[in-house]
Amino acid sequence: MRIVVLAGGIGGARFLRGLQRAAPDADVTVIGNTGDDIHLFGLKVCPDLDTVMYTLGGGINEEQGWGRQDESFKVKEELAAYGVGPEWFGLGDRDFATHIVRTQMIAAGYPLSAVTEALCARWQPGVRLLPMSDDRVETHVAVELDGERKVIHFQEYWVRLRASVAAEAVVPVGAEQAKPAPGVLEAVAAADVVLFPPSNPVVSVGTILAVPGIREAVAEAGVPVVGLSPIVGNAPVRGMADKVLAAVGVEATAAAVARHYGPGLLDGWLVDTVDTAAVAEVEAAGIRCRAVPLMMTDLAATAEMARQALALAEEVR
Ligand code: GDP
Ligand code: FO1
Ligand code: CA
Repeated sequence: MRIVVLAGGIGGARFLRGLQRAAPDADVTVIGNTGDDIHLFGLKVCPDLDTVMYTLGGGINEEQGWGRQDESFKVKEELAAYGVGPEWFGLGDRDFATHIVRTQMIAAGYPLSAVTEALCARWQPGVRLLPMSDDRVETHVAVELDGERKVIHFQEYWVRLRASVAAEAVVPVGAEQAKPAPGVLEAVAAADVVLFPPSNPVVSVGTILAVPGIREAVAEAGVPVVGLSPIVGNAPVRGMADKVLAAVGVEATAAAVARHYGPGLLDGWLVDTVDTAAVAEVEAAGIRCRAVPLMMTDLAATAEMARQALALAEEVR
C-alpha cells in the first residue's frame, strides 16, 4: 500500500513511527513542511524535515522532540562570546553538522529535495522524505509588540516569544510562487491513501497545502484522505496551534479543524474520545468521523491510532 503523509515536526514524526509499526510493509512518502525553515549564521535550518529524519532515524532528543540526542552547545557558546546571535535559538553541535552539509550542498547547486535525500542516506528513516517544495517558503507571523504591529519569523514567534502574544496573521511567504518539489505531485497521484497526522493545521499541514498544486492534487487524487485531530479537549496537546488557528479565524476544537479542512479535501477525521461529542458535528459537515484514543503516549498507542486511520480510510473508500 502506498501512503502519503503531509507532516510537520513533532506531531508528524511521532505519528509516522506509529504508522511504520502499524503498516510495516507500506510504502510511505512524507511531504514535509518547510515553512518553519530559517537561515541562521549563514546556514539553512529545516526544523520539520530534521525532526522527521532524526525521529525515524533514531537520532532525536526524545524528551524534547526536536534536535539531536546527546547534544552539546559549544558552537553556540562560542558564537555568543563573539556577541553573535540570536541566542534564543538553540542550535546544538551535532545538529550544526546537518545544517552545514545542507547549506554546502545548496551552495553547490543541489535542490533541497536532493539534499534531503542525501541526508536521509545516513539516517535511513524508512520513508521517502520530500520537502513540500525546493523553493524558499518562510512562515511569518504578524503580532503587536510594544504597541507596534510587526511581522516576525515563525521561529521568533514560537521560540523567542513562546506564542505569548496573539498571532494576528500567519503568512507563508513565498508559498504562492513555490512549486511542489519533484516527486510530490507524483506521490499524491499514486497514493492509495493520504493521511494528515496530528500536525499543526495552520503552520504545518496548512503551509504544505498552500503550495499551489498540492491541495488540488490531494483533493483530486480520488483516494481516501483521513486526518487525526491535533486538538484534544479543545486545546492543542502541545505547541501553539490555538494561537495560529485564531489567526485564521478557526476555533481550537477538533470539529472546527475538520470543517476548516472541509469535506472537499477530507473524507475521514479521527477525534479523541474526550471529544466524542464532536463526531456528530463533523459528520453533519460531510466528513466521516470516529472517536478513538489520540494521545501518542507510547509506540503501541500511536500504532493503534495509525491502524484506526487506515481502517477509517477503508470505510470511506
Ligand atoms: P511541530 O512542527 O513540531 O509543531 O509538529 P507538528 O505540526 O507535526 O505537530 C504539532 C501538533 O501535534 C500540535 O498541534 C499538537 O497538538 C499535536 N500533538 C502533539 N502530540 C500529540 C498527541 O499525542 N496526540 C495528538 N492528537 N496530537 C498531538
Ligand atoms: N524549539 C525551541 O523551543 N527552542 C529552540 O531553541 C529550538 C531550536 C531548534 C533547532 C533546530 C531544530 O530543528 C528545531 C529547533 N526547535 C527549537 C524546534 C522548532 O522551533 C519548532 O518546534 C518547530 O519549528 C515547530 O514546528
Ligand atoms: Ca513545524
